[in-house]
Order: sequence, then C-alpha cells, then structure tokens
Amino acid sequence: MTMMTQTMRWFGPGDPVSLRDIRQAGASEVVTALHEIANGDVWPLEEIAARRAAIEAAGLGWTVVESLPVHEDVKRRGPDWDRLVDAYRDSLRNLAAGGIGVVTYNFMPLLDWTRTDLAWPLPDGALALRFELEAVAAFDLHLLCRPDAERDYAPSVVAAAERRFAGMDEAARHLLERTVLAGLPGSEDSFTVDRFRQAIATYAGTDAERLRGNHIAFLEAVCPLADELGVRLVVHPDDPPFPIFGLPRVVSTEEDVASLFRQVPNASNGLCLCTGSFGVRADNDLPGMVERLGDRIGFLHLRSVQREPNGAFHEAAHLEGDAAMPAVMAAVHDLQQRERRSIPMRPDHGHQMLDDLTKRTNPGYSLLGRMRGLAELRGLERGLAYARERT
Ligand code: DNO
Repeated sequence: MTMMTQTMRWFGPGDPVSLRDIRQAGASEVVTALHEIANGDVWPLEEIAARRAAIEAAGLGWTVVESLPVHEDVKRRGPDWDRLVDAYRDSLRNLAAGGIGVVTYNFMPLLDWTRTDLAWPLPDGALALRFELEAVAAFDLHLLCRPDAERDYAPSVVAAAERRFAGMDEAARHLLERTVLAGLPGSEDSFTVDRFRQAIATYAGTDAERLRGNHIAFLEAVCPLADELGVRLVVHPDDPPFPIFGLPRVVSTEEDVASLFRQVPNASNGLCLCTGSFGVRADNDLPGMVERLGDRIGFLHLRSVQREPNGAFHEAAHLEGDAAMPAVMAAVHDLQQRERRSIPMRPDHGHQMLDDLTKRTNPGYSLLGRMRGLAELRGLERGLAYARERT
C-alpha cells in the first residue's frame, strides 16, 4: 500500500523546534525554505545544498519547499516583472539541481495567512488560533481607516465592530494591530498601519479579474521550465478564502483552482490542498476536491477549522471541527493507490498545549500540538489502509 510521506514544517536553524524533535515526532522529512533570502533574490545552489546537508545529518529528508514566495511586483504585474520572473526561474533550476521536487507558493496580495487571536483558550486550557470577521472590521474601520471600508461589511458587522472597538483599551487595540499585521510564521512581510495603507494603495486597479490574469501570466512563464525540471509548483489556497481589506483573493474555491488547471494545463501546475484554508468555506467539499483534483495535488496540509457564527472560525483538533477528516483521508488513500504515488503531507498548525504553554513558540507551529495532529492523522491513515486491505 502506498502511504503518505509524513513531514513537518521547519523554519530553519532559528526554529525553536529542532530537527531532532521533528524526527522523534515520527516525520521522515521536513518542509522548509531559505527564509533568510529576500523575496525576489535567487536561492543559490550552495545554500540549498548546505541546508540539505544539515537536514540529512539529522536523519531527515527534504523534497518539498514551503515557500518560494512570489514577489508583489509579480502579483500586481509591476515594472520589475521580467527580472523577478527570471529570478524565480533561476531559483527553480537551483532547487531542482538540489533535489527538490515540490515548490509551494501562494498568490495572496500583501498578506499571507491572517488571524485575529493567536492564543484563544479552549475548554481544556490549550490555545488555538482564531479569526473573527468583526475584529478584522474593527481594525479596518477604526485603526486602518481604509476609505470606503464599510462597503465591504454587512451593516450588522459594521455595528458589531464599532461596539467592539469602543470596548477595547489601548493595549487591546495594539495587540489586534500586531496580530493582523505582524506577519504569521512563514509570511514574507510585516507591516505598520501606515505602510500597510500605502501597500494597499499599490493594488488600486488590481481587481480579481486582473489578479487572476497575473497569476496565469506567472504560471505560463514558469511552468514550461518546471515541467522540464520535473518540479511541481503547488499553489496554497487563500487563508481565509475570501477578499480581505479590499484586496482580491482568487485561490479560494474548487472552481478557482480548476480554472487555473484548465488554463495552464502543464503537469507542473499543481495544488497544495490545505483542508484548513479551503475548509473555512462550507461550499468547499473537501473529500470531493481530493477526488476531482487528485492528480494535481502535490502536497497536503491537513488540519481542521471549526466554523462559528458571524464569519468567525477557530482551529480545531485535527480530527475534530468541520473538515470531515476521515472522509478526506479515505479520498487521499484511494488517490494514492490509484496513482501509486505517496503524497507528502504535514499536520498543519496545532494547538499550543502541555509543556509548550510555557515555551516560546511560533503561533500554530509549536511542537506538541502538531505532534498530536500527526499521530492522529497517521493512525487514521493506517486504520483506513488496514480496513481497505481486508475488504
Ligand atoms: C500557514 C501556511 C502558509 C503557507 C503559504 C504558502 O500556516 O500554510 O503560510 O505556507 O501561504 O505560500
């Protein structure tokens, strides 16, 4: 039976989670990036090789990059497009030469993943990441003061945001600002309110249709080379999967990605199926997406969100929440048998729990919560494989 390749994300030598920890959690590979290289610069082969040597010395493998970021000037088709696309292509060449087969990226303008609370207490005392639309609106309307922002929210959300903002003291306002703008682990940028306002202005005129066109132009420029190199580019969906701060988001639904694959059919044009990001929308049928998009899926982020009223959600334990993880896993298992291909997965995010509550951790990326997630997911896969084998 073909089983998933179990990986964990590692943020490099500065990560408080060590390679030894990851190995003891039972992963066979890490997914990582050369985070120290500025977005837009070429990743040198020697540095890729040195990082690989360190990972292998710890008894782990490295075949998936998360992420090789796409520069804002590529997303908004700015003046530096040609140079930046050439640099991306050079990085892909070096990564292929350095033994990498899957490269993750996203096409979200300015912000990568966004949350409004990084330490939301669960009934058992563990801490979860949470997103509240009302908190986003409070920030947008009262701290960012974005022109015409009210138009983007229902009147009930505007009213709730106003009440909420009025009830926040200076410290709470500052914390919300930092939480939304500081940049979560893996994000490329962190902003001040002023810089964020200016950056949003650079997207004036880039609506969803134009952003889609820019995404396709990017793929058309890099996929033929990636095909040749045998590297698969996998797009990570928008998190959350809807427009935010007036910025368009175009990788939020099954149809969004299906249309990307229709328009750029190259084999290297692939998907990082993130059940947490897609799962925020009730209209994304996760097991069906695994079935229908199967051959495009090059990497899996497995986690679950619990949707709440009023556009809020929090991150649930990996087998709880709304993701229907057993059904997703059954579809993944069948896909792997059908295609005789092991798909790399990582337990995405995790609660801050147990000893990690007293440690410095990266939000979402503490060890123990992810280790719990990986253990549950691998058990689910094993159980399913056993049951399938007996029938
Ligand atoms: C969050 C991650 C994202 C992801 C990027 C891919 O936890 O899943 O930051 O790595 O969007 O480019």
